[in-house]
Amino acid sequence: MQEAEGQLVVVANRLPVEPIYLHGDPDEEVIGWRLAPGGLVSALESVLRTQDAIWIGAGDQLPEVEHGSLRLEAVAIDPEDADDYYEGFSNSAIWPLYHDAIVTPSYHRHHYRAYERVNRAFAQRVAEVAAPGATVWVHDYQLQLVPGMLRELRPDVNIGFFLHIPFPPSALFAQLPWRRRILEGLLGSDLIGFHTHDDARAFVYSCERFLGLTAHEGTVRWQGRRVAIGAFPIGIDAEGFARTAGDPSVIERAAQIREEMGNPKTLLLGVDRLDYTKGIDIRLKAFAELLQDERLDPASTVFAQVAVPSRENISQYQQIRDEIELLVGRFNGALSTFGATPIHYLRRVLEREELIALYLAADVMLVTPLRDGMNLVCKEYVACRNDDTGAVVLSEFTGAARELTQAYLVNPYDTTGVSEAIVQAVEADPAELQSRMIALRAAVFDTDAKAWAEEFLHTLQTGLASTTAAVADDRDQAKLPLEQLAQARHLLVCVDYDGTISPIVADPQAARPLPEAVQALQALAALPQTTVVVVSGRALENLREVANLPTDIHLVGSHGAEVDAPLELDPAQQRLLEQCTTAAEELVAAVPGAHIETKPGSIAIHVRRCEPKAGAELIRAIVMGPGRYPGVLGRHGKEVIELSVAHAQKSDAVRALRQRFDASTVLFIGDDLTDESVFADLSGHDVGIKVGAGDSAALWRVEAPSDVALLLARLAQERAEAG
Ligand code: ADQ
Repeated sequence: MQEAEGQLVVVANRLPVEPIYLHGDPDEEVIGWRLAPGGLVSALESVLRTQDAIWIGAGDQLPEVEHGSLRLEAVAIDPEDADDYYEGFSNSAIWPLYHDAIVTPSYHRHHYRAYERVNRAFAQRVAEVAAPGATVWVHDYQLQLVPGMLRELRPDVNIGFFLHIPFPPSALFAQLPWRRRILEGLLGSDLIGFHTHDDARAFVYSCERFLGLTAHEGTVRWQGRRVAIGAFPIGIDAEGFARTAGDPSVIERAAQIREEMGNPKTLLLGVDRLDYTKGIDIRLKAFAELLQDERLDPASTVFAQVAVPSRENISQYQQIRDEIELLVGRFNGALSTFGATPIHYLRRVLEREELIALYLAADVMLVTPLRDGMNLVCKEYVACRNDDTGAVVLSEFTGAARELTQAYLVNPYDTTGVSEAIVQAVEADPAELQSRMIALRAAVFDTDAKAWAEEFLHTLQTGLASTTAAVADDRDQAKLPLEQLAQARHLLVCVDYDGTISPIVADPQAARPLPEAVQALQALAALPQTTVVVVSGRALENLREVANLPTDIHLVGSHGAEVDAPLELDPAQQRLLEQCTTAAEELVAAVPGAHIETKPGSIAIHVRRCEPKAGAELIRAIVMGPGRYPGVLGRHGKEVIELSVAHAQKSDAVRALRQRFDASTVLFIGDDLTDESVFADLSGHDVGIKVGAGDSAALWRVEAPSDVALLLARLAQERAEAG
């Protein structure tokens, strides 16, 4: 037996190894094995190296791989079951069903039975090798029954499950003849993780619908236990990709690739497993249409598509491969000239360096899946763009679209929309591309692979889901007294700007409101006895310029110091502000990435783009320095500290607005610490809603600006109907 403390057992269909061939030639014999780079391995790298860890995967023989204290264990799969388990149930029933049934799933009892037997073999192997009290992390759709089976064999271990693909809506999941067994299998876990909140919610709905469970704050009770359910969006080894992308030989190779493709003005790129979910055909059609319509020039534009052959024994995979190859041939036949071939198609696996060189070479990355749990390719591309150039056209139906909101987001079912987005990306002004890329990089580096694994394991081991991971319960929103708000005599709707109706981006000047939120606010403002105000910490002028909102929405800037009119400081305040600015400038100059924003009554020191430790130290130095000048008020926000000499609080402004419009009820929505003064000040029928994680005096909570937009739209509709 292993030591009881801290053992981690990773369970996945595959072992994290790849063959080493004689002379590095795949046609030669296998002479050994090495740890396969990428994906899960890089996410778990640090844990696997230092902790007592076992990785259990399918295999006949046990490859010898040296990797710190990691031990590999193989589960032998009965050859009679192998195809039915893998190509049958896993990839012909679950995979298509979970990807919106893009191709029709096929359900066969003998496939399911094989799946059950293989899952049992995995569970038994884990039960044999796991130390008492070990943490067992089961991965993906091939092993959904393992948690339940393992729980029966080994109730002492802590079981986590992560699904790497989407979870389908309950109306689709309903098709699965073994739907209850799958849910029960998954519920053997202590924690079930998905890439997005939508997937997590879909799972909860299916548990309610098919097992009659009720969820509360992201957990369900099952057989006397609490099962936590949450969203843990996976990341990549962003630093690793960026490092390789900075290697001079890789940079040189990127230039060479462009040259080999005839030095096009624009190089578009697609990189995928050859799978019908990835929408390779869609981007080919959109691209060909653009050339045919002469919106892109075939002489100077090249589209390179690299596709790794995948699951080639399954007929739908052969079909999509043939379809793609037919399209490439047809389009190239029609659009090529001697010396210029618009589509370069490579069906093969690329070495990591070559792939990164290709990412570096490409001006626009096309990622158009019809459905994808996350999609790592777009994150890899972004991580490689060290000079902040390049663009991503990204399908809304990927998990990544939830984080990479500054990509050119497209509906892959709308070929015209995809074409338009490609043109937009190709023709965009370099400054726009740069500000988008800075925001994309912030998102990719923020939650990297290591952070993802740590967050999941921490939640599993402590039983504490952080608020960001917990599923926001839709019923919490249902409990929101929308009806009451809809019927209020005079409703004052106040919303914060950044992080509330506008997603947080790295460059504050690039923060735009969500069009749906603007629409909803405008609809509210058009209703009688309804006043709409955006209350921001930004200077009024800046808010006006950046948000560009319709005039019937009132604006309040500088945390309430500027209500409709710019602020005027008296001479003493003016002097104090200058002193603060001089002191802060000196401190900021020493910290790369930090910058000062000047506002009419304050300065804000932003550390969002600093190395985290240096940023935290700078904030401390500001608080201890100019922050202590008499008459200066320090205000902490998200990665920002603001020093103000005009001491307005948002609550003062909301109070004044309430009086001015004789409002009977206030709805206030905000995400930042500076919004707390308002939440604390609300009373009676007022409603305060906090956006995102963190302690708050607000009684209600939503997760993201997109939820705010939805909620405001619902309110506008109900209030219009209440008339
Ligand atoms: P996949 O469906 O495999 O993963 P994706 O997330 O894009 O999709 O990962 C593909 C990986 O393969 C990337 O790391 C990419 O670099 C690599 N790759 C692709 N083409 C290649 C080529 N020609 N040569 C070399 N490498 C290539 C599943 C889910 C996703 C989810 C991941 C992780 O379907 O939604 O993001 O798991 O959870």
